[in-house]
Amino acid sequence: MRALILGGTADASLLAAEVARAGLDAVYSYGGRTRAPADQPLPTRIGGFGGVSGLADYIRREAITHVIDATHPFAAEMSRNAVDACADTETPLIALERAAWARMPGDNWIEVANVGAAAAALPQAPANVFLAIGRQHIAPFASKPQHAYTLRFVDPPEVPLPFAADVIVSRGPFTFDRELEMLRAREIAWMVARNSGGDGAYAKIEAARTLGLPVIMIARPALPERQRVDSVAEVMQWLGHSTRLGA
Ligand code: 3Y8
Ligand code: NAP
Repeated sequence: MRALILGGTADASLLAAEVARAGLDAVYSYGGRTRAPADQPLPTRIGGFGGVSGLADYIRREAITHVIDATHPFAAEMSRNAVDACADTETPLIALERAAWARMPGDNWIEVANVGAAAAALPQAPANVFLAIGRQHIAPFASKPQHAYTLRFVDPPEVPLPFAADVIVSRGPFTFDRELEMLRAREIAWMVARNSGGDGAYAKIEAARTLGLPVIMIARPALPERQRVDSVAEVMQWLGHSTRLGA
């Protein structure tokens, strides 16, 4: 057995720790989006494979017998490539996918399908807006330059931004108190978020609820059907190694 973990999330790190503890033969893969990704207790590769064919070649060359897609729900291209490459190479694939956040009493959400619709959903009147959607997909907000934007990136921006904005550089996970303090200090009136699920980014949603802030919530992209679980234990069972309870 030799597993490939498509990682890059907190859940993938938890899985890597369990796989290493079980002494399984596995490789952890980052896409190479950040300058200094967290170290993993497994042999690690960084960067794209080169599309579906590149991933299929990697699977064959490295004698991978199991692929776990533990990427982020918005890492749609990677997930789609994994489905196709595993079909081409007849390699078992499972996705470790956290549940989407559900709207709770007190949440003031405007649910939209994509980042373009999120920009369209912002008001015309100038406001203080927090964009908690990273760096890669902020261009549509250049259509509403009247707002005072706060962005949050993992690394400092390397290219000029498509609109004036203040950038917080922080990789998370984030805490409720810090999120509340930041939203109040910046007098944020609107938040834009993606429905990432998981705990690592949820604190801002709770802080918005506390402050009664409207949150424009971007729905997840559609993904092809594949076996999905939402716990590390289920992945370990799938790999043929039930986790030792409490170990
Ligand atoms: C490179 C690995 C850990 C993992 C931390 C989780 C939690 C914090 C929430 C906000 C939202 C956002 C962003 C976010 C979260 C965790 C987790 C999660 C959102 C790292 C990581 C990599 C990335 C890539 C990065 C994206 C960006 C997205 C920032 C490591 C830290 C906004 C997603 O600058 C860039 O190019 C950043 C790109 C993809 C989305 C985007 O499009 O900009 N994640 N995030 C992975 C790789 O190279 O393969 O550097 O160690 C992982 C984490 N990001 O150790 O606890 O949910 O797992 N990451 C979103 O919309 O939710 C932050 O600010 O509130
Ligand atoms: P994406 O748009 O779905 O993927 C674009 C391309 O990046 C893929 O086709 C692949 O290139 C490469 N890639 C992505 N993830 C990879 C991985 N784990 N290992 C090797 N190559 C990878 O991906 P993304 O949304 O930019 O996410 C990139 C990474 O950040 C992923 O590891 C993801 O888990 C992590 N992350 C993303 C988000 C988010 O909001 N998207 C949030 C938290 C963490 P090739 O086609 O060349 O193989």
